[in-house]
Amino acid sequence: MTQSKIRQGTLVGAFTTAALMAIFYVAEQAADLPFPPFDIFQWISRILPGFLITFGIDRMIDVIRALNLGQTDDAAKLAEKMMAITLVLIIGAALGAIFFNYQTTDERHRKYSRILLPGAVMGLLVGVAVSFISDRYNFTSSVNNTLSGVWITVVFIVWGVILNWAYNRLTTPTPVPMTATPDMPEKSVQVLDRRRFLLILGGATASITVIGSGIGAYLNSMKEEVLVKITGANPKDFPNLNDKLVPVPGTRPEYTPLEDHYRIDINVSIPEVDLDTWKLAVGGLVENPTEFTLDDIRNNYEPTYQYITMSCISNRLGGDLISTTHWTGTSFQHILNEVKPKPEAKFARIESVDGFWEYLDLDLVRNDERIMLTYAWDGALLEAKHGFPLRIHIPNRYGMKQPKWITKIDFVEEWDAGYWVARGWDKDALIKATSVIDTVAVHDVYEQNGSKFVPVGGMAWAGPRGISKVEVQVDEGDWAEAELRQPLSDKTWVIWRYDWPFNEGDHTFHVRCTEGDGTPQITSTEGTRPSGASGIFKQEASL
Ligand SMILES: Nc1nc2c(c(=O)[nH]1)N[C@H]1C(S)=C(S)[C@@H](COP(=O)(O)O)O[C@H]1N2
Ligand SMILES: [Mo]
Repeated sequence: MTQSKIRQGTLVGAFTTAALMAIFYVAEQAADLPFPPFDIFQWISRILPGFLITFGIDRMIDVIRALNLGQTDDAAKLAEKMMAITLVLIIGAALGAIFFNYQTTDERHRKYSRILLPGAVMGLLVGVAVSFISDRYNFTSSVNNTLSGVWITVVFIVWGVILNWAYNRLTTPTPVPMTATPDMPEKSVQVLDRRRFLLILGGATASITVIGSGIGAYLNSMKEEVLVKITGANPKDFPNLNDKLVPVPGTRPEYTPLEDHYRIDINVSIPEVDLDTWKLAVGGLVENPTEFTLDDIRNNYEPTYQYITMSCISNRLGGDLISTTHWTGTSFQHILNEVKPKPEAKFARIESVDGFWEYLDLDLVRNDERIMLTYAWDGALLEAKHGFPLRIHIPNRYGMKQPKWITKIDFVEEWDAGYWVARGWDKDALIKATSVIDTVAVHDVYEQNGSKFVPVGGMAWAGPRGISKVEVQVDEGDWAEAELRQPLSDKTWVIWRYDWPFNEGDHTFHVRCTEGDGTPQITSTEGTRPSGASGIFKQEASL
């Protein structure tokens, strides 16, 4: 009895939870209400210990690469969504099992079950708990938190009531005098009846799930983010248009199309900031605490325009978590002059909508006018996923030091670990020089002066430290210098090419680079954690 109860409870819990999520999804897409499974995932990913999160992310990237699932960031976000939904499904199934198992058959208590009270109470408790999680970890919904809480709680109460109703239906013998016959005794009729009920319930919940997901997906596909162009920025006025070096076919685009720019952050749903209420609050140890609107920042200070290559510290050698675009903002020094940090202020603590934070050394800000509060990319205000309305650029650091969706900057005396630093990553996160072969263009072989050449191409990058030399080695041969294309700026990757007079066969190509000041790149192979990947990139090709 108990076993079959648990089995039935698991089934009913899973069925009803799937339908529940579909309903949340439709409400999210139609009315901008929260989608609790993602909020729960965002909560869990913030409270789990850092090593577990990093381990999880590493294995996820392993799988994405092993199965060739496309762009790492897109595949990772999809995987996170699937994990979130699976997790909630498992919790729902477990709650169903627990509920079925602990319902008592004692007649005095059964009367409560008959009026569906235990289910309603369980739904209420779960709903309230989930509402609290959503309240803190949803950064996407525009509906006020009380209303969202009521909505979530009501839906969960309905879910609990249905669970309870299903329990009653499956455990109370239905009167079946008409159908029981000598060859079909009452007991088998009851079993058949239960099976039929489970089938009907399964069919109904599956229909809700499928139709709900369809409607949600359709509504989602109707949405389109409008890019708000800004004046003054001319991203496509590339400064190196006249450079004679033609990148080898198959080399990554020198300027990443905006839609292809990598995205990495701790959120499953993209945080949505409402400009009507958003302000940048700058305070702490300052003479003049100030709140800035986006217009203040855009209109009151000289804008700066910079082509920037940014990389995630988790980018593996040759990985796709690195991109180049055109950034517009204003120097952080302007803000410093406005708020006037007190002498004891040593760091800026930068905080974001999503609970992300980082520390920035004020001496660094004073000595580097390129540190920039950024509001536009590629000539338009930031897209939501890239940190609308405000993010920061800090040269020479990996992405993890550079918050998006900034809401608050506090000047403080003491340094502390930022979000990823607290989870075991490098506290400085300085960019490592790396070079990568994008292509050995075996289909673009050409002949010149009696020799056959294969063009080899890729990029090298050392952040704002620049690249002075790129060299290619084929098999065990000598390192030969590649040609460099003038980069978009002194902060972007450098596109290079090397035309090798080849002999037929299988070959191994290696690449290495030298920084602007002559420092050779690190050649020893290191993984991404804790300080970023390094090593000599290798590619095989048959000619
Ligand atoms: N608020 C916030 N800012 C953030 C993050 C985040 O999770 N939350 N992730 C950081 C990391 S790890 C990287 S690599 C960059 C990526 O910026 P992008 O997604 O616009 O490419 O954002 C950084 N800023
Ligand atoms: Mo990152």
